[in-house]
Amino acid sequence: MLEAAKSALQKAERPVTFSGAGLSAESGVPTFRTAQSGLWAEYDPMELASPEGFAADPALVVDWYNQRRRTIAAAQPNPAHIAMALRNDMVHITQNVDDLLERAGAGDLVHLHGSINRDKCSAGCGYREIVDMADPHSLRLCPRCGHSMRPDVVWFGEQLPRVEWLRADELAAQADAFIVIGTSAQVYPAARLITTARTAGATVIVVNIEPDSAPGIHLTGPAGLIVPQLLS
Ligand code: BJW
Repeated sequence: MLEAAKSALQKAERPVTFSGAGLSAESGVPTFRTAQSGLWAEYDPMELASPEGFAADPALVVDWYNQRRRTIAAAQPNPAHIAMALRNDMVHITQNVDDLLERAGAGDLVHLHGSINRDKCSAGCGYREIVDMADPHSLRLCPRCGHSMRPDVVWFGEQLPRVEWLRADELAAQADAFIVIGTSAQVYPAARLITTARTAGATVIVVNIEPDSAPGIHLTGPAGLIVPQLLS
């Protein structure tokens, strides 16, 4: 399977990667659907990552993001991030809100679900700020309009950023190899990119620790091991 995938990639002129939380798992960043531990075990990430969750208890949601920010600040890119960053012939579409691909040196990167290292005004006045990931502020007010600040990420029920979504959709439609790394592909519209690429004729290569029965070439195993072999 690895040889078949490498051979498809060698012929590809427009290879694209599409990644999810499994890419950063070996850096010590828990996946979205990993059971939470410690103080956060009783909370459901699907509820925390929503406008409704923020409206109900904004300080709690910001504390949850701050705990994740500290984890990401302490994490390092793993061999999969580094192998991807070395392929400057590829565009990388990611659902991840962490900055590990940037820190690995990836150039052309599309963040579909925003970035956890920024805050924005929750009322939409447009004010944004870079966050100190190692020592983030607790809940505070927008200095421009006085409403609460929130992480600059895409929550359930919110639209994806338009420019990034349109670019990702076009990249998927034009890709001849589409490498899907460490995502459960349960969240839409991002997961639709896989169908878009497949329908347009791309070879879909899936790297995941869990086996999958969807059409494509499946490389079952940890991204940190498989991706460097695939992309070298
Ligand atoms: C490894 C590994 C290792 C582990 N190596 N692999 C159509 C159908 C059904 C529902 C919808 C639909 N269209 C829209 C919806 C609703 C909703 C949705 O999709 N719900 C589903 C849950 C059903 N979508 C939305 O609301 C989206 N907005 C939208 O559609 O706007 C239009 C609209 C507006 C108003 C009304 C209706 C429509 C927005 C979605 C935003 C998602 N945001 C999050 C949170 C970001 C901020 C944060 O991080 O807190 O994004 S949710 C979360 O899921 C996060 C992730 O980016 C995303 C994807 O998760 P991912 O990356 O796949 O992680 P996991 O944990 O699920 O999977 C990890 C995988 O890795 C697993 O497969 C493991 O096996 C694997 N793995 N270790 C390789 N070492």
